[in-house]
Amino acid sequence: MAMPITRVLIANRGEIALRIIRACHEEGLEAVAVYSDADRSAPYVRAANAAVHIGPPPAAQSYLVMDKIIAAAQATGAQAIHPGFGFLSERAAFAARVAEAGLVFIGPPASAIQAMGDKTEARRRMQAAGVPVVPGAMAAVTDPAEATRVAAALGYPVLVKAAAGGGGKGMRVVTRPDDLAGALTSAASEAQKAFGDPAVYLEKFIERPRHVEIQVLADHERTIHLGERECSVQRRHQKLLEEAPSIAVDPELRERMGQAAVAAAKAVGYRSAGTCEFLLAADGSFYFLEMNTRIQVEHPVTELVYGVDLVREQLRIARGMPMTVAPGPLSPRGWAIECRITSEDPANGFLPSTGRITYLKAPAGPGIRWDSGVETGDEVTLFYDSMLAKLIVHGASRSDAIARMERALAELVVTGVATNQPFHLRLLADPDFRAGRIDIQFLERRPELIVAAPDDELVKLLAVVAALAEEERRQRQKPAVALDDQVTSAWLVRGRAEGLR
Ligand code: MV4
Repeated sequence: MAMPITRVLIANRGEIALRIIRACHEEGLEAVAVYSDADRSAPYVRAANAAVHIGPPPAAQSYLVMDKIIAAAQATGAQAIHPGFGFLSERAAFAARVAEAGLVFIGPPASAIQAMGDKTEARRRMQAAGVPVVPGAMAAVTDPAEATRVAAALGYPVLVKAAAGGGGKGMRVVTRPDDLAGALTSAASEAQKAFGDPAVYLEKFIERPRHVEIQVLADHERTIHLGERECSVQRRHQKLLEEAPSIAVDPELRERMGQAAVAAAKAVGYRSAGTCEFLLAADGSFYFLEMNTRIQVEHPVTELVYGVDLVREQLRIARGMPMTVAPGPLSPRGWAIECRITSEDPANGFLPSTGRITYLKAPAGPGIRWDSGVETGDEVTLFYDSMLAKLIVHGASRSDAIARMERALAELVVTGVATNQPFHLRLLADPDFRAGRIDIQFLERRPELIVAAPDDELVKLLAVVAALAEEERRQRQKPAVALDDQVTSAWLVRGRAEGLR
């Protein structure tokens, strides 16, 4: 390596920027933040050793401008750039530009990002590497007559997918031949709009699968997997809750999926942390979907059950050091669940809710991790995505983790902006969720979990009263008298709310 790494620029914001800054400090590295006008006083900016202003709030004029990010690294003497997730994290051109500037990109080689970015190319390479992919075409289709032949051979239903795809854009389920030509046209035009590339192809449509992904870690010597995450609880391609392990994966399946993910990573010369997404069908068959060539939002659940700090490993690998994970068999310990806390209002069609966070009280206690980018007084705007924080719990079993998450969510207080906290409480109480009967269509079948319940506001109000009572006790340094001693947890209060109905 040209220059040893002592200082890392984090090309991101919010909770993931803070998460990475903390890992840098634990590794003895200095951290440089970048910030837009909207993030001037954000917690991650204060946590960094230095911070560089990169422009106005819109990401297109700040966090997405490669020149500004690279210039900020050079101006502050950073030798490496961690992209986090979103923004520039999966732009092969950015990874290449960083390298050309003589800096280290903390992630995979640009060639691996490139190879996994084109979905049809990735499918071909994965199939060649022996990784199971969904049956379907290996190249883009344009001619409707040819598409009709391919679809007949696959059997309906089929799925029209964008070659440049991701996130479900440019996707159409087709159940009968008559609908195929129209689906090709509309998917292609959506793909053109979303990705600037109208190419589409066909796959067999897998009905009611789970979304299970495998964490991969590769250093200069070894490529290993750290088991699966269950990500089926999603709405419109936005994950809301993730778990590790998956209730649907036993040690034998874990090893087969893990080996498939390792083969996928090796096939593209992968290094750093990455994730292979699979569809897991009800019959236990699994199919590679795509590889996310970045650290993911939900990485903490894997960290908790495998006892590994994935960002630390990324930093080590970027420095040319070996991963700390010892060779030999690994298995998950206990159960971890993550709830994404978003400023979205379930009472208002999950539309983003903006405003000032007038009060924030994070849950605490054993087995609880609160990865947040905001604090009391912060402004929530529409410039960035709506995830405020991740609440992650670890317990001995799935039911212990669920109980712990329910307790933690009941303790969480956010006022000033609406959040999806009531949704999470309803989900965790649901008998199907508790039994692990989930797949990617679960929330579509259960709209009542999404829609606000009549007592959401009452429960929240009582939780706020409980938190304020506690705050008052703490500030006065004497036992509470006014708001009796029983009002100590929102959970107790929730019981009262139920009693009131
Ligand atoms: C599929 C599928 C069913 N069958 N492919 C959605 C986004 C893209 N990453 C792949 N996606 C899917 N591909 C076949 N052949 C169902 C989905 C899908 C999905 C996958 C993962 C997580 C959430 C999803 C929600 C809807 C559809």
